[in-house]
Amino acid sequence: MPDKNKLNIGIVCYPTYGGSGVVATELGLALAAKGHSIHFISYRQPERLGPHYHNNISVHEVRPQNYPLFEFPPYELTLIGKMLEVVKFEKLDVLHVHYAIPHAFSAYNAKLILASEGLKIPVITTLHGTDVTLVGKDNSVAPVVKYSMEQSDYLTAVSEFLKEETHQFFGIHKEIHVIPNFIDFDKFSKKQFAHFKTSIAPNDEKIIVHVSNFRKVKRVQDVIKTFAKIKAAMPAKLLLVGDGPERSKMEALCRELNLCDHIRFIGKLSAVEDILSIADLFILPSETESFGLAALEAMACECPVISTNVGGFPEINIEGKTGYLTNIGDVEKMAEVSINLLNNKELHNQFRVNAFKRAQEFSLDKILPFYESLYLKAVEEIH
Ligand code: GMT
Repeated sequence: MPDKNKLNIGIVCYPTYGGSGVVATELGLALAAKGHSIHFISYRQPERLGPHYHNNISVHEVRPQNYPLFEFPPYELTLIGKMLEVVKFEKLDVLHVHYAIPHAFSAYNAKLILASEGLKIPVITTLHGTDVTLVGKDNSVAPVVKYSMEQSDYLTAVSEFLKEETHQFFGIHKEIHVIPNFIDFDKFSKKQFAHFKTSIAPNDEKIIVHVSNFRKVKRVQDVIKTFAKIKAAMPAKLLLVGDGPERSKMEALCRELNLCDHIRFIGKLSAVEDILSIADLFILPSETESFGLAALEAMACECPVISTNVGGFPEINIEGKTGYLTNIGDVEKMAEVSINLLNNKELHNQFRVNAFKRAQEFSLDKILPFYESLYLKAVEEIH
């Protein structure tokens, strides 16, 4: 049996700047800091790892072959190959894959191939959101996603909502362990950035922030329309952090509404906590959101949240305490509650305190043991 305090853990994830990539990277960093050896397997170095060397962490890049025949290079196969290599030569104890597509499928196949060579490796799959609620539901992949989830040794989901949605849509009977996303408070605590705030809002304007990957599902247009109403009621600035397919349209909408002087598109930013530290209000009006880590990160920086009342939002954002939850697309309501809150200093301060306290319930030290005990269970069962 491996030493339970020094497991060799393979973390398979997307390297991207948001969502599951961030959770997987922060998890790996925290595990490495506790003495475990972490091997990230991804098509690029995960963004959140940053430029510095980390003890106990290595990155293994997956580079699919190009060949004139391939219009679509076979990523899943190369990923399986990389998993085999890393499991064997780095002597992994467990493979933890984030986002089911295609990671759960590749991990299951790697497990089968390794078993044919007499090697055992448990696979844990963490479902994050669109792998179930959007992409995974497509007929072209749904049976494969269902099968690979069922074959994982353990299945976790980041919210009760996602667990229910997975059971309902895929009709799987396998137990799903809910392990919510978490905050590393060493990173996400409000910084004292008075000078920075003054440079962005020299006339003491209220600062509204939105962070996302600018996909349709995020409904960034609702942020801008809500902001237009807030701006009509008080001096305010809107900071939009992130980038993605909807960005050009959103820039056009700002021009159309004649708001360009009051809205800044910052683009992708690794240290989102810098912006969240000067925020008065965070708006995330998504059509669906399995958890809403971006909202929780805002709350960790003492910023109240206006979200929709869908998906996992009600599990983190408490109506009338840490923010407000509105119907999808109800820009009138979003603006009304925002203006009321921003106009009431005492209430706003109370919401700031509540948001911070709520976020503390999701602190890294509370959540990490759930993953560690699952790894141990999986490792013990296979030996
Ligand atoms: O949709 C995204 O923003 C990315 C996506 C992912 O899996 O990469 O994010 C999902 O996972 C996050 C981390 O668990 C959750 O906080 C997001 O709510 C979830 N996104 C959606 O459900 C739309």
